[in-house]
This record gives sequence, structure tokens and C-alpha cells, in this order.
Amino acid sequence: LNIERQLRQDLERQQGFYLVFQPKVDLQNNRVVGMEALVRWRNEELGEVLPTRFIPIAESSGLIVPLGQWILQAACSQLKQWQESTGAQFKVAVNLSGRQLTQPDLLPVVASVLQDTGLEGESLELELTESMLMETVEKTVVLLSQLKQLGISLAIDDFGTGYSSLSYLKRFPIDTLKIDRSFVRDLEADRDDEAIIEAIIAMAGSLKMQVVAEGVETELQFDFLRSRGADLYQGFLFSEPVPASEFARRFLA
Ligand code: G
Ligand code: G
Ligand code: MN
Ligand code: NA
Repeated sequence: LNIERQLRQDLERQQGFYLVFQPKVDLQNNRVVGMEALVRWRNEELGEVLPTRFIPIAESSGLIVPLGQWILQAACSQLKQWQESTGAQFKVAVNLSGRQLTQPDLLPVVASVLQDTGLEGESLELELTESMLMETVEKTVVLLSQLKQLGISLAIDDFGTGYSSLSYLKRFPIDTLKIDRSFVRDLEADRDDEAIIEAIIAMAGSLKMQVVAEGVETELQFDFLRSRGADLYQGFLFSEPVPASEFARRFLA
């Protein structure tokens, strides 16, 4: 497979990959409190390849493990640099794939990235999905607790689209639920989505979790989420994911 061969080659040469960052914004005061790092890939032969195309190939080939490590290192290193130049704290969120969570050395890898970059664990958030958590519950509870001992916070991405039972959810040391953008998208048209979002916010409140809304594109969605008490939002209304230099210029100046 050509994509896989090119991926492997660019990983070996440490070329072609870069990060973009999407602001995470406080719904109450519209202040940027952090950012989600998302990987991008530009290959000499294939040009710009979409993550929806290459992430599944990276996962099935196992290349997501070294790629994930590169992403983590690059995100932590970038935030450390921003913290030093601005004096502001912020938190960076990094997406983990299921393959990374089942790597036996995830914990020492994360610990050494923090060590190498000098970033505090408190400045790092890891985004996981419900299906990843459900695969090996007992082992995962232990691993997540160890990550939390490094100061790291944990979020469930795309929340509401998976199959996690609420009784399991309670057993994981999760800090944040990210409401999947499919519920936000149809807010205007679909009363059920209003009810689902209200239920997620209420549940997060009683479990002492923070709520982030994804995919906010309109003022109407923004107003709804704010009035119902969601904490943070991400979405094109505020900004799409942008390269590091643009992020610094627009949001850290
Ligand atoms: O950035 P964008 O919305 O185009 O990403 C599309 C999909 O690619 C996301 O839903 C996400 O699942 C995946 N993706 C993007 N960046 C990363 C990353 O850094 N790590 C992992 N594991 N997946 C990512
Ligand atoms: O799977 P995850 O939620 O990590 O992926 C984030 C993806 O969501 C990124 O690819 C990003 O480009 C996309 N995204 C971010 N904000 C919006 C938005 O407001 N609308 C839409 N349609 N996509 C968004
Ligand atoms: Mn995410
Ligand atoms: Na998501």
C-alpha cells in the first residue's frame, strides 16, 4: 500500500507531519483557555493527505504508535514554548487512538515526554473515546489512574456516539465530556438533540465533570449551550484548527 509506505518513510525521516491547533473557549467570557492539537500530513508524492484518510491506515498498520508519540511530543513542546513566551498557563489536548492505549509502554512514554519537554502534567489533557474505554475495563481503570497521578486530565471525545454504560463511566477517572458535534449540529432543527445535550450537561454536573461542546458553528448553538451551562466550546464559530504561528498571532498576542 503506497500510503502506508509513505507514512512509514516520513515517520522514519521525521518529515511531513505538523500540528494544527483549535482553541477551546470559555462559554461565559469567550476567553481561550486551551487548544486541541490535530495532526496534519503533507507528503512529497501524495501532497496533503486528510487525517480521515491516513489515521485509519496508521492505526491498522501500527504506525499510529510512533506517530502518536511524535504528536504528543510536538504538542507538549509547542505548549511549553507558548507558556514561556506568554506567561499564561493553558492546557493542550491530544487525541489518543485505541492502539496507543493498549501499548504496554504508554505510561512511561507520556512520562518521558513531560520530562523532556518540561511541561507539567496539569497542562496536558488526553482525549479518549468511549469504545476505547470499554475494551478492557479493569486494565484501563488502572492505566487512567496512573496517568492522572502525573497530573494529566482525561476527556471522553465524541461523547454520546459510543456504547459506554453510565455505570462504567463512573468507574473511570474522567474529568471532561466532549459532546459530539452531531448533537450540536442539529440543535436548531431537532428537539431531541436539545434534550440529549441537556441530559449530558446534567449528568456531567452530578458526576463533577466538565462539559465541552464540539462543532459549534452558529450563534444560536452558542447561546443554547451557554444558557444550559456547558463550560467550554470548540468550533468554526470561534475558529477552525490553525497552524501554530497563526494560533500564536490570533490568540496569544
Ligand atoms: O482534524 P480533523 O477534524 O480533520 O480530524 C479528522 C479525524 O482525524 C478526527 O476525528 C480524529 O479522529 C482524527 N485525528 C486528527 N488528529 C488526530 C491526532 O492527532 N491523533 C489521532 N489519534 N487522531 C487524530
Ligand atoms: O474526532 P475529533 O473531535 O478529535 O476531531 C476534531 C475534528 O472536528 C477536526 O477535524 C476539526 O477540523 C473538526 N471540527 C472542529 N470544529 C468544527 C466545526 O465547527 N464544524 C465541523 N463540521 N467540524 C469541526
Ligand atoms: Mn478530539
Ligand atoms: Na470529537
